[in-house]
Amino acid sequence: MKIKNVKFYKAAYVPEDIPSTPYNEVAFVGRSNVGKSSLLNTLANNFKLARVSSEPGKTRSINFYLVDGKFFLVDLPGYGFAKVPLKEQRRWRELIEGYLKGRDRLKGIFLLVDSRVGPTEKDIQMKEWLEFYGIPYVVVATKVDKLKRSERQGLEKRILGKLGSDVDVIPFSSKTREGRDKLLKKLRELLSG
Ligand SMILES: Nc1nc2c(ncn2[C@@H]2O[C@H](COP(=O)(O)OP(=O)(O)O)[C@@H](O)[C@H]2O)c(=O)[nH]1
Ligand SMILES: [Mg+2]
Repeated sequence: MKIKNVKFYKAAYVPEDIPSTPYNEVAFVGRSNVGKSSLLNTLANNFKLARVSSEPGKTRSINFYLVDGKFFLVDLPGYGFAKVPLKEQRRWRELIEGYLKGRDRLKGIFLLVDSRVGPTEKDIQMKEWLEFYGIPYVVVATKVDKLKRSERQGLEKRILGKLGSDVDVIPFSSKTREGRDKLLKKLRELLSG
């Protein structure tokens, strides 16, 4: 799959804002700062597309990006950032869950996990949630450029062991672009599934 043109389409801050569209879509989830926006920019070859922030907890909306007029990539607000007030965290949760539950155009999820940190409690919850709702997902291990060679050994196994699942893990770096082709391949599979 080639990606040529990615355009920002809409930001949804409340469930009512979520657009109903004729396009299939694949979404990214993961904790704040895990590298969701960077991944989107890497796929799109456009570093101005989604705002990358060193300050976690910035994306408060579900952001829809239209790819080559054919499908959506969806950037969900990051979860699990403690400094965000509880009330705001609850609002995000409701927004994300409402989206994931009622979206028949959603063909799959990339669950992003920081390869240095491994799956957190919240990631495990999210994975259980996706399995409960029968949403296909793959795990993307982000920021692998930061790992030492020894840390790279057995990365996939370690992540899956903690998650307690048996799905594909794609090691990824938006810095070196490692894993981009694998992601695109997976994306095509999910969209056609
Ligand atoms: N070294 C490295 N840093 C990354 C990578 N991806 C993201 N970052 C950095 O991690 C921080 C959070 O990235 P961002 O994409 O905004 O994460 P988001 O909150 O999940 O959207 C930023 O400072 C990025 O520059 C990566 O693959 N390698
Ligand atoms: Mg972001």
